[in-house]
Amino acid sequence: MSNRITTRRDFLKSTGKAGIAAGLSFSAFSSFASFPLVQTPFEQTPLPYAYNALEPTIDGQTMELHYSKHAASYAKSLKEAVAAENVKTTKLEDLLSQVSKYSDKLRNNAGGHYNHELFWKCMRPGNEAGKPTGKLLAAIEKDFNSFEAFKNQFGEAAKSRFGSGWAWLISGKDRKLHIISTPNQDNPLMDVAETKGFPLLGLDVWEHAYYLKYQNKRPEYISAWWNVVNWKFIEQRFAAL
Ligand code: MN3
Repeated sequence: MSNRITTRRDFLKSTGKAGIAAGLSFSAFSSFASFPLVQTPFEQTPLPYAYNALEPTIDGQTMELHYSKHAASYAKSLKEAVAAENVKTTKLEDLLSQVSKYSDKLRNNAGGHYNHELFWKCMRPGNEAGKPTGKLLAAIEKDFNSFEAFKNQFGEAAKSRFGSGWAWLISGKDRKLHIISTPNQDNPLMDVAETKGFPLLGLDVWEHAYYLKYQNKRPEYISAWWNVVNWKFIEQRFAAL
């Protein structure tokens, strides 16, 4: 653990933010906004691949509707709510950490925008199940016994989320990895989250994410999804903590 603290402080000093570092509580997850790697702009960023790049796991029509309609709408409504509610912070991660002060519109759309920006990056073309390596794999094996056990537990969280929501792999305040799920567009950075932490990997289990291809078969979507998970990206997030 001490290595990680040192890494963070050194990083903050090197970017001229030692003053912020000095005031940091180690459990203050809003501080993750200080890391360029995990800063999420309020604008929708370009999809990092073509709409049909994740076929056959996720069909092109679903991706197009998901990115250009659903996610675009969260970004647009977030901007409206930010203007209407006089939000001062320019860091989305900071806003999420104090989201209980704002309206349901802001909560839903700040979460919706953040979650989707992360979700696109958690995937990559290839349709071949990969596996984490190095420190992330070691941490998964330590906290879940094995990579297979982790996948099973994550899949259960995603399957059993009633209605719409997300399944997450997070780094918790105890610095261990945990699997959680959140309802609607909530996420573990929010002050209202039952279990808070830093999201490493997120899976959208709203029907709009899979219904055209998988209909009511959410478990099939979940098990196919491992084929497009971008473990290199998840490893980078983990290394930044
Ligand atoms: Mn979605």
